[in-house]
Amino acid sequence: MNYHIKLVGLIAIALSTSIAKSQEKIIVSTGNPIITDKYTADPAAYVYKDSVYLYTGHDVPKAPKNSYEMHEWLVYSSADMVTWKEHKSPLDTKAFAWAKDDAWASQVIERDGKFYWYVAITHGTIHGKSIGIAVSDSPTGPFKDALGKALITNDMTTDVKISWDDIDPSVIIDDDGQAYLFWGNQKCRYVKLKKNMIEMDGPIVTLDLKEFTEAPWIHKRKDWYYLSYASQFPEKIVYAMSKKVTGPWEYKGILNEIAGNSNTNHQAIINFKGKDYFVYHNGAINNDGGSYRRSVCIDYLYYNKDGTMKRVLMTTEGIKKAK
Ligand code: FUB
Repeated sequence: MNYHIKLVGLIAIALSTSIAKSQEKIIVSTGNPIITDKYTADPAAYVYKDSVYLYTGHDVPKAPKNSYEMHEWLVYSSADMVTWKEHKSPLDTKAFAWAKDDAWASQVIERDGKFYWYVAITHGTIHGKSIGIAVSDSPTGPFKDALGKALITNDMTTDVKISWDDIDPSVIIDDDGQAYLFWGNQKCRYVKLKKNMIEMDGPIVTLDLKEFTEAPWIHKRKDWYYLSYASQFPEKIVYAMSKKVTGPWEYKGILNEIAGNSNTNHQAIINFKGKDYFVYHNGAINNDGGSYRRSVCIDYLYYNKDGTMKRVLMTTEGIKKAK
């Protein structure tokens, strides 16, 4: 890319970043990555009524070459998964008075008309990453701290010695109404949540998953539970299946190969208007996209008759309008 084009691209990114703070906008995606004016990462998608809500982290354009710089989360909504409305960022790290910074991976789920946003964030006084919860009456916010403190802190999981093992929350409400929070790096854990969605309702359980790195995503289809996660490094997405949300989990192999030039590979899996989708990130926009300047992509996901998932085909063209 010549210098002039690169400069224009960087100016556009810088401008759109500042403009987006103050206004909503419509994005018509022309393929993957679906958003090209901002670096978006760690997608979590949620189907509510007739729309998909896409929650992402935001890699800043000037992120250092070998570390994350993320201060806010973003939200987009769509009725067809091609035309997206970018909403004003409804949540940043300052919403959590007890936290320091780092808007890492997150997931939103609705219960009884309230939307709970579970986020990974660096704790202000307890060394390491932690999991906090924000709540809102609307999927697009405004969100506020639901608990006034972290739900999970690094000192609750001392068998893993790194400071970033309490990250990447994923939540499910089982058919009997019991909610579970999954999370982890190096070791995957889960804990039952009370009906209020902001308190633990039992002990933290550690799972034994083959080559687990991070990014668990829990979902259910028909009578199977699926636990997909990032494995090894650079990361591939692999998955396990079970007849119960608590396991035992049977390893089923690779779901998505290394996502191009991003060493992380963080997924969300949804069904919308009759089709299944795999939402992930790579580093494919601009000359400087990569592991710390990532971009969300969406491709189709297909299940086999026996419930196993076919390996995802990552494409440039992406998906067509959902009808
Ligand atoms: O975005 C920061 C971290 O990178 C996430 O928490 C991980 O899943 C990886 O994508």
